Amino acid sequence: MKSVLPVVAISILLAFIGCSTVNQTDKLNYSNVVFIDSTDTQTDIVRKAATVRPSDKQLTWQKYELTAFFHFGVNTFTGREWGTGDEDPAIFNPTDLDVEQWVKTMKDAGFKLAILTAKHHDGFCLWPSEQTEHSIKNSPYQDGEGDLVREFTDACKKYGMKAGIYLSPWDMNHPTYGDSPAYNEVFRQQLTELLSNYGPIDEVWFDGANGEGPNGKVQEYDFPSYYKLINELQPNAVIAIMGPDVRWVGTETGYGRLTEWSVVPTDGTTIDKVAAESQNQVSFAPKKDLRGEDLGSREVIKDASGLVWYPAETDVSIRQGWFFHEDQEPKSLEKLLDIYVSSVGRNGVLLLNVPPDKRGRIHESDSLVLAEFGKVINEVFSNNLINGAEVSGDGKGLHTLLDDDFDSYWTTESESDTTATLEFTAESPVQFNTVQLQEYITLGQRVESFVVEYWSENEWKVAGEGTTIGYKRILHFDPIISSKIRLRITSSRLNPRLSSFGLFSMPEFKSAL
Ligand code: FUL
Repeated sequence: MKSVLPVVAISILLAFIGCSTVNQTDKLNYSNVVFIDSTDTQTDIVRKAATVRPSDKQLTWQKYELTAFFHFGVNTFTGREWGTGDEDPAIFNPTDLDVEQWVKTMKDAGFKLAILTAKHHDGFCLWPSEQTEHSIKNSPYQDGEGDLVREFTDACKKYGMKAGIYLSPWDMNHPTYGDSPAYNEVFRQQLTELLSNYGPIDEVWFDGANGEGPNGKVQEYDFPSYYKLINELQPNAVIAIMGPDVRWVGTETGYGRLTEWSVVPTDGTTIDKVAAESQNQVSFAPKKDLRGEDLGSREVIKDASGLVWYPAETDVSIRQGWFFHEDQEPKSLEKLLDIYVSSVGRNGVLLLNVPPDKRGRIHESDSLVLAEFGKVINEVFSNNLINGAEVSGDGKGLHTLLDDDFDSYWTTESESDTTATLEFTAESPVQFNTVQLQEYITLGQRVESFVVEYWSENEWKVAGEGTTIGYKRILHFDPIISSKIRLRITSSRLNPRLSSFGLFSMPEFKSAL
């Protein structure tokens, strides 16, 4: 239901990044946005694309990998997916609410950040907002004294979970909705309440779903003013979906693209405008529909006027709906593993929705599968079966591929070496069905294609192949036994840089996509 609106790029200062532990000779300029000049050749454009890097907060967010969504509100009690805005607040009455249970369940399953629907499209606020009567303060919950945003942020602090806020711009209840300046002010006030009173907020999620308000009017959102406010109040928060820092992957299935570039084109904003507004926010519009199959290949960026780091968030619900419904079941462990490989393992961050039920608890069947999921991911990916192998081949920093340190990386001898072959020889044969690769995206995304092969019956056979790697790329296939594995990088925008290489053994599951 999301639409694609202007993208706003973040911090514009051209950062000259110091180099890694390995490569001390890199003298390129890096920033999370780059402009293409009319004199730039195709080679220049590709080279520029390779220097676009995440901002610090985008990089921090990417490393969370697993993030959670809690859809909870009047819809939980009406059984709807979208409310109407004229619900009686009295229906909001969880009988056994335990927000700590929500947060602890996700934390134990390995999730690093959780987002609460503070206000969904119906306009009902889970905190006692001064901007509306359609809120928890007029519900029976704690005799109108309750504040779920408080309970949620307190629970996050207690369990070491980062907190995020979903605030729907679309508000079917508020009388000012559609009266654009007035509602924009109401919305900014709500943001101010949420971002001033509850401690650190690390993600603000603006939904693209949009429709009419109670008067049948459509609102024109003043997004730049919302972004400015967020940057003032919570500068470390990434702004997602209808925002500059994180993009919607384009589906709600949990499956990202096989080719997922975090660097995508923007429209033509001039350097002068950037300079003038560098302390605020600058509007960029993506050149293409963000739901397309290919957002960033050479073909797509070839006539861009600018390029920006805009990584994918892959959202999906553990149940069919976003809100809890008695007659729906959570997804199976196998399905969640497939989703993991197809989201985190395709250069995305997974945003998994787990809707609390009418009691105000995560249902036992959801907790059970989440606990299994967390255990499997932790056990599988903490056991790199190729650890201790001898690494040989092109480039420098070979040993860093197996050292478990994201910040040390392997790269080729010179910037113009864009292909390479690396070989891993284990002391004895290993059985694996999963390969995981990581690019050192702190300095950008570059790899365009790669092949993983294993030595068997006196020849190299293909285990799996792919295009982009990005922060994490996972390939899953039928079990293979071999003691010699090689990685061939067959194309890269500039010298490829890899932080890690691993072989793992996952439980069997059938991939849907
Ligand atoms: C959509 C909304 O319309 C759904 O209700 C849900 O909140 C989902 C995450 O985003 O656009």
